[in-house]
Amino acid sequence: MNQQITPESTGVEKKLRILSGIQPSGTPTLGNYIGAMRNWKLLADEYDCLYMIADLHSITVRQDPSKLRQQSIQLFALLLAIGLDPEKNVLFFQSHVPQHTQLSWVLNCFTYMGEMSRMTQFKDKSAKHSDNINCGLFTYPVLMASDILLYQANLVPVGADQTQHLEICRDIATRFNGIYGNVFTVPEGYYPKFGARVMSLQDPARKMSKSDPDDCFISMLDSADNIRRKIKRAVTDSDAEIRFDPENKPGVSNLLAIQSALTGDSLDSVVSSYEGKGYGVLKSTLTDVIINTLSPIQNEFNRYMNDRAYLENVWRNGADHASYLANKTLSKVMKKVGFIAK
Ligand code: ATP
Ligand code: LTN
Repeated sequence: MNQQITPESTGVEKKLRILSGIQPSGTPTLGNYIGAMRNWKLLADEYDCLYMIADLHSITVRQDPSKLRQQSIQLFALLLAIGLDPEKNVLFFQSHVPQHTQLSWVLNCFTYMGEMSRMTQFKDKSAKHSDNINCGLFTYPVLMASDILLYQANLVPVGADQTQHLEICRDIATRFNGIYGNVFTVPEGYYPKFGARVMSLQDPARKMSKSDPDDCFISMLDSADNIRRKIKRAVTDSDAEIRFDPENKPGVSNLLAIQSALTGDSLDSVVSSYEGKGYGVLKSTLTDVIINTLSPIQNEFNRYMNDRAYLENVWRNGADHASYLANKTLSKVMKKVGFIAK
């Protein structure tokens, strides 16, 4: 990870603040886990962290309400299951904190159509959902900027697919500060060195995504049998050599990268462990690595899902805490743009 910014390196006592989010648009995948969620856990002690379920963002694509509810609760339980301690981290639902949408309106007025239309996620999702190219999908990055800027976050741990959104957030903050003085902290992206872009098992030219067909991804809640089946069917190639070569061997390289990210072993050592061996061995070893990673998380997940009262208590406290922090920034913004105080 790019760790040039640390609380120590700034010489200040106060911990730096982190904010990140994940959409409840499906069950999180191994890509979400490697690219984002597990880093959230690693950062929890060193930073002042807020992690949210980006439910407002998820309706930029049509969602079934009962599925959305179920996925949202499951995702919240998964945040706890990966080890995020609600005493140390603020865990909340974006829709419980109305300041996100309030700031988003203001920032929409400081963002240009041209900037939004260049976003690759907008282009990808418009192509995927050509029957529903809505205004929310277009201004998605402005809401994301609001999420981040409301909390004066210094760092935003995300996968590499979010780089463009982070850049636009920085541009909006800088533009606003340029007009009104120092209102927002300009945040930095925080990307993992390995696994920032886990690819689809069926089409390794595209990122693994939880809203794609089931065979394309490993979900964090997949059973051992499902994991075995999906890895067995993962696309490789017709030459049998195991080497890391994303351009010519994207499927095999993706499997090697996943193993390296999950075990912490370097890519070189993963590759050399397969010398003289075939794709069958690679796939069965990787299957075991994935199952060993996910099964303890799944056990914890089941425990939290059986305690709804506890979950509710955590998300209510999270919303109160987040709202308190968000209000400070929002009031300042309202005043700066010239709205009358109540
Ligand atoms: P959707 O397919 O519904 O758009 P998604 O799977 O892309 O969702 P998000 O909720 O948009 O997931 O992203 C949550 C976090 O996971 C983000 O930080 C994102 O960068 C990261 N992430 C998503 N997919 C991958 C991937 N394939 N590899 C690494 N990181 C990823
Ligand atoms: N767009 C993000 C999810 C997200 C997010 C955020 C991430 C919504 N708001 C704020 C970091 C900070 C994505 O990962 N696809």
